[in-house]
Amino acid sequence: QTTELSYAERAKLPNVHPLAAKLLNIMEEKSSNLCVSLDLTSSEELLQLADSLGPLVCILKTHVDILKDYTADFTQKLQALAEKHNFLIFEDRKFADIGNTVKHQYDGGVYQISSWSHIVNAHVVPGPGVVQGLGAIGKPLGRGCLLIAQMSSQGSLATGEYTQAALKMAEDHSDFVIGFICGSKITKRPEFIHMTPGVQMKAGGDGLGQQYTTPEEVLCNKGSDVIIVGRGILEAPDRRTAAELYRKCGWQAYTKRLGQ
Ligand code: 6AU
Repeated sequence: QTTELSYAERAKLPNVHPLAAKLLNIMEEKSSNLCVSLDLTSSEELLQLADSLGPLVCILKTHVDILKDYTADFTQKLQALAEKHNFLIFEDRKFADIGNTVKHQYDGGVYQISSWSHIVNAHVVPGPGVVQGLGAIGKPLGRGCLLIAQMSSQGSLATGEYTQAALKMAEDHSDFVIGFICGSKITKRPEFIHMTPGVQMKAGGDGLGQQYTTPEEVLCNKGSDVIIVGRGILEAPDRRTAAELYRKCGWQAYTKRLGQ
C-alpha cells in the first residue's frame, strides 16, 4: 500500500509555501491537476477560452509575449477570471539571466509580470542569482517560482547533474521556489510541486522536438503532480470537451496513484 499524501494533506504541511498550499487546495476543491497552456496570439480568444475552461483547471498558463494585441487591460481581465473561476495564473517566461536583469524583466517592461502572474518559471543555468533576483521582486508579493529541472524536448541538456543542481537550488530557496518543471518526480519532499509539459492523450511528437507522454503515465508512473496541456486541448474540435477529458483522466490517474 502507498504512504503517499493527498494534495489536501500536502497543503497542510508545516513547511509548505503559502502559494503551493493555495494551489494544492484548489486542485483538491476542483478535482483538477490540469494546467492549460493557452498558447494563443489573440487576447480576445485567450480571454474567452479562459472563461470557458476556467472551471476545469487549477492553473492557466500564458506566453504573454506571443500576443499580437497585448494591452494592460488583458491582464486585468485575466486576473478577474482567475478570481471568478479560482485558478492561478502562470506566465511561462522562462527567465534565464543574471539576477539584476531578471529583476527588471519580472517587474518592469511592457508586461509587468510580477503584478499579475502568481507563478513564473526560471532556468537554473545562471546559478542561484536568477532565483535571488526574481525572489527580490516576487517574495514580498507572495509569488512563487518553478525551476526548470528537466525539459520535454528531444535532446534536452537538462538531465542528470543539472537536474540535481536544480533540486538543490530549490531546497536552498524554498521561501520562493514552489516546485519544478520536470518529466518525472525528482524529490520526495512533498512540499514541492512537480509540473509536467509535453502531455497528450497519445504519445508522440510535434516535428519540432516536442515529445508527448499521456496523463496516466505522467501522474501515475512518473509521479508528477500537474499536467500541462496546450495543443492537446487547443487543436481539439471542441476545446471544452477536450479539457474536461484531460481533467478527468488526470484526476483518475492521481486517485489511482493514491491507491483509492
Ligand atoms: O502541449 P503543447 O506542446 O502544445 O505545449 C506545451 C507548453 C508550451 C511550452 O512552452 C511549455 O509547455 N513547456 C515547458 C514549460 C511549461 O516550461 C517546458 C518544457 O520542457 N516543455 C514545454 O513544452 O507552452
